[in-house]
Amino acid sequence: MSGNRTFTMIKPDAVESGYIGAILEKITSAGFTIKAMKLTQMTYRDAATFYEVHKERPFFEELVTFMTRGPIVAAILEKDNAVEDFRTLIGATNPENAAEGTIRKLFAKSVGENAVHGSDSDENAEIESRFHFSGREIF
Ligand code: IDP
Ligand code: MG
Repeated sequence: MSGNRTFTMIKPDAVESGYIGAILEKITSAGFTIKAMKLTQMTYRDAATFYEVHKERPFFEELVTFMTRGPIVAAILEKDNAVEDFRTLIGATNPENAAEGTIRKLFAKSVGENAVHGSDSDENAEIESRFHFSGREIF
């Protein structure tokens, strides 16, 4: 996988609120191409593994409980400079600090229930993509 891909999840809060279509519209309008996508639900073990880097943080249990409470949309996105440009498109972790027009400013409820995930490096984009998708699901 090249450095022009990133991985995203539309999180349970945004799926519950009916924002899948609106968020995908923001993503594709910003020039990202969808290379893989599915509606799925993470198990406790999936989410604990995915967010293992945060396991010592005080919000870890809250995060895993939140991320497993309903379906998510997982997707691999392609664009030049994908990781950085997608982090700009989604905005700061806490929607109160997110720039106007960003996905989190528009759709997030709180620092925890913040509508979308975006990989923070090319290396993590690849690890996270492989966590959710097998080779034949990726275009
Ligand atoms: P990021 O998603 O912007 O990269 P991270 O610091 O990697 O932010 O945190 C991962 C996720 O953990 C956040 O997207 C959010 O859902 C959750 N989270 C981060 N900080 C807090 C917090 O203080 N309380 C509750 N949940 C949090
Ligand atoms: Mg992160």
